[in-house]
Amino acid sequence: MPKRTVLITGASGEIGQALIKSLAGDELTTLITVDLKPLPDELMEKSTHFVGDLLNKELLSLLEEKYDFNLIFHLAAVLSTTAEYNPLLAHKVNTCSTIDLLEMATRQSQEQSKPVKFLFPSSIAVYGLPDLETKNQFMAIKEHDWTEPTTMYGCSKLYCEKVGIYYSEYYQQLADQEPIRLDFRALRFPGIISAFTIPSGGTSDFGPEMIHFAAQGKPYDCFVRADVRIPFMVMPDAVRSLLMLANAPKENLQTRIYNVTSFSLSAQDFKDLAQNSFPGAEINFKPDPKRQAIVDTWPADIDDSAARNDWNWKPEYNILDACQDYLLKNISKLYNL
Ligand code: AKB
Repeated sequence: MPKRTVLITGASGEIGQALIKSLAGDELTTLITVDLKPLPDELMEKSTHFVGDLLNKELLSLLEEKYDFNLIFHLAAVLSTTAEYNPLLAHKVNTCSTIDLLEMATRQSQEQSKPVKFLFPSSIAVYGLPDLETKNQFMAIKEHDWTEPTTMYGCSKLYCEKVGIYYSEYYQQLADQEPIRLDFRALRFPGIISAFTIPSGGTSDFGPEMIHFAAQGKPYDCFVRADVRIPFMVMPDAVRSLLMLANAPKENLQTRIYNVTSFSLSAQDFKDLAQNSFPGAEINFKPDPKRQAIVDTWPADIDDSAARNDWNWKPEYNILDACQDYLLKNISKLYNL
């Protein structure tokens, strides 16, 4: 097997850290990582890490000169809640850095005479259901339904999906000769729950926050109503889905954008789960009407049958396994319970 050079942006974030752990053991992979922050100590040895801003053109030029990337996981993003406080920054980080990387990957595809694979985590935030009645009526929604985002984060993810397709299928479409283009693939992730890290800046954070607070014996005020339901998956499945899509033969892919999910839970389900697992956990519902309004536009469930059909996607963890075999075991270790 030939060696490959893999770039992970947003590497110090939740998905980035988990992806590094999963790729680091592979002898055929040279791992290059970038983030505004350093990696945690235990990951320092696992990659060549650059601390810096992707919007800094000098940093990108340096990476482009130094390495020939075969696979890029572009994870860096400003998440949905933070993006609402600073939409212009979110636009720059989420879309401008993506365009710059797509341009770099295009040049490298042409230099290497083969498509660089570009894996992009999109989100259920690209959906926008107009009201609760519609949300309750359309339960598991498909990739082309209701793509009417109401957040800057959702808008930027949807735009990046579109330009990813553009760079893969239509870039230099008027040139005399068909150019070699990159190979863009995106996953629309639900809320992601990690046993090892706590999310920040997202609006699906109420689920994982509730469990981590309960495990630490800290009271938690949940910022959405008890009946709010959105889809979730645990981190090992999120990383597995990224790697599965990266490895899927191109001829099997009917689309470049795939929903993936594991289970849907309401905020009340999370409370029950947290209190059953950590008796005495103090959880109160104190909905913040504005963050609540964002989650109300996100679907209660998504249909991931395209991923199941095209590249055999299937989550390893259903809700029971997720709790027993992954979350509770590891969270208890994390907090020395
Ligand atoms: C967020 O809440 O912003 C993210 C997401 C659902 O993409 N976790």
